[in-house]
Amino acid sequence: MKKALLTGITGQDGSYLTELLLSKGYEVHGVIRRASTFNTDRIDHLYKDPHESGARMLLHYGDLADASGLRLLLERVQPDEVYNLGAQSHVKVSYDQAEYTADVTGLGTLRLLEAIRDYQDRTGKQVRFYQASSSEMFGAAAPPQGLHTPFHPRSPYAVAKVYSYWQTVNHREAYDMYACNGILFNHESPRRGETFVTRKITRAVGRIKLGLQPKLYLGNLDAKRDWGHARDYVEAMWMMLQQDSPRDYCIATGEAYSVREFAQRAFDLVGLDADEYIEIDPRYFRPAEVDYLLGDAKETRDVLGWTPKTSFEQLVKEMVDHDVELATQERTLIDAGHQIALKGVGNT
Ligand code: NDP
Ligand code: GDR
Repeated sequence: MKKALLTGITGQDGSYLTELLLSKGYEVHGVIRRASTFNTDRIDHLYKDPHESGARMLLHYGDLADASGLRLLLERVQPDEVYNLGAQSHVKVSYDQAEYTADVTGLGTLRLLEAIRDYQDRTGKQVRFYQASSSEMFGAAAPPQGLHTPFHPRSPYAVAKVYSYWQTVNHREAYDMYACNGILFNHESPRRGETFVTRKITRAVGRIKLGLQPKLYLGNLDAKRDWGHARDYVEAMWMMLQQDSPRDYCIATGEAYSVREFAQRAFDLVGLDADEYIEIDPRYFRPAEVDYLLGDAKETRDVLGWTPKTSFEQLVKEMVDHDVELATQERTLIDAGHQIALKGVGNT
């Protein structure tokens, strides 16, 4: 049985990748951060008590800021594949927590790569490594962006990802490691964090439809993104680690839409006019914006044989349907007299 070690298992991508790896017969080891409350909502449906037989998803405390803990995990798990999905992944937050983002999203990758290098040197066992690189690294570069586009990062987050990208390349070249960067363009799903714009929109659409929220406050509606479905994108991550030799890849749909277009489509699906509900709040503007990301994934598609399965229309519909259902449950609880917090999304 192959063993995979994932950082970021509690995130959007971690949950879909875990489902995929379990379906392929892997034993999946996930790194979780200690918190005063449980933070495993996205993977709870996959959890089995490790005391019972057949548990193949096993969780370990760890943190990308803790090198010695990562080294211990390598020894304990002895993985065949490591997927580094953990990060402070919010672009706007990275402006408020620039140093922390550099530490976790940047240096964290180096800590993990060095732990793997050391483990390989001592045991002679090869570990395959996936780095969650991002289209944010292209930043201000003109579209379409692909493997041959120079990086021009526009946030502390993107700068940290560029650092991780080159550390991954350098470990491949210097130490002959099987290490790949997957440069993934935005990918979304009903499991997307609620402070990212697509989910913020679909969550609001559900609540406005059910009379739980009057308005949706957003920032730059003109930003364009190449949005795919996370479930499709984690398949590409896995495929990258199954090839004869390591290299970097770009994963995208090749279609871009503006935030405004995403919102209009989402509101249309429930029969509402987006313009009546959206207000602009400058607090959601970023000090430097990434205006237009459109992926050129042709080379990757040819090499990997990967194509996205979910269209933009299907993605928006799946997210809206999910969040209308969530809002319906919230409405039911409120009508029954329960006090539930309709959590806001602060400055993000
Ligand atoms: P999420 O924000 O949903 O998940 C991030 C994960 O990282 C969570 O499990 C989080 O744990 C974990 N994490 C945060 N800080 C640390 C830390 N100090 N040590 C260990 N783990 C930590 O991100 P996504 O699932 O959307 O993205 C996965 C990866 O892919 C990220 O690296 C992201 O930057 C990158 N990426 C994402 C894209 C997208 O469109 N989704 C596109 C390109 C790249 P916790 O639950 O405890 O907070
Ligand atoms: P992004 O995603 O920055 O592309 O990073 P996000 O959904 O946060 O922003 C996309 C675009 O929408 C604009 N926007 C808003 N964004 C947020 N969050 N909230 C708002 O109210 C709002 N209004 C407009 C933004 O300005 C931006 O232009 C995501 C993350 O998952 C990264 O980790 C990943 O690397 C990249 O995608 C690819």
